[in-house]
Amino acid sequence: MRKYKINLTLFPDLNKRNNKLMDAKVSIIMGSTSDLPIMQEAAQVLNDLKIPFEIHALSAHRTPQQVMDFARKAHSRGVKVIIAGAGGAAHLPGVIAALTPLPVIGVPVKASISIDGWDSILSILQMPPGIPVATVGLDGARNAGILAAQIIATGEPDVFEKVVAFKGSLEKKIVQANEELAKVKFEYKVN
Ligand code: C2R
Repeated sequence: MRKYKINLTLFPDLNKRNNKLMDAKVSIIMGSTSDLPIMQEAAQVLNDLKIPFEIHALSAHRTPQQVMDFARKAHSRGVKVIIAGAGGAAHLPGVIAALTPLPVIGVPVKASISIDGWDSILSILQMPPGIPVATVGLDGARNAGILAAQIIATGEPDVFEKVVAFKGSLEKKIVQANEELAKVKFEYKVN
């Protein structure tokens, strides 16, 4: 079984924000707190980009009524995007997508109950026509956070600027990588 390292100190600003200084634009939902080590990567991206978000545990299996209440009301609270992560028979993102007009990003989580991760991937990815869930890769919560930021950025110039800067930082990483690769010597390496 995977060893979890939960970093609950990642979000020092969260309590300050929670006193209702601002409304959440992104809602991060997970099927269980056992998904937090993965799902906190989405939270970290949003935190870095200064996008207000909330985090809740909800389960289509264990708390169906609460999922219904949450999904039906999220847009009226100002939430713009929902990120939903779950492992195993992961019905949570699809059920939320069925109940909300908001875009839903699904994160398949390789949980302790997963056979090999495909159970979660396929149950999130293979939605019937009409109820899309934008599915990222297995344990791809970081990408889910980035995608949520990009969706928010389409309507918010300051977030747009931050996303552009973030993309620029990725480019720098590859420039650096190539500088390092240039130093690698082989007899037949010609660059
Ligand atoms: P526990 O660790 O709480 O037993 O949960 C969770 O996302 C987690 O990965 C084990 C796994 O069960 C998943 N779970 C779902 C749903 N609810 C919980 N897939 C759901 O409603 O889809």
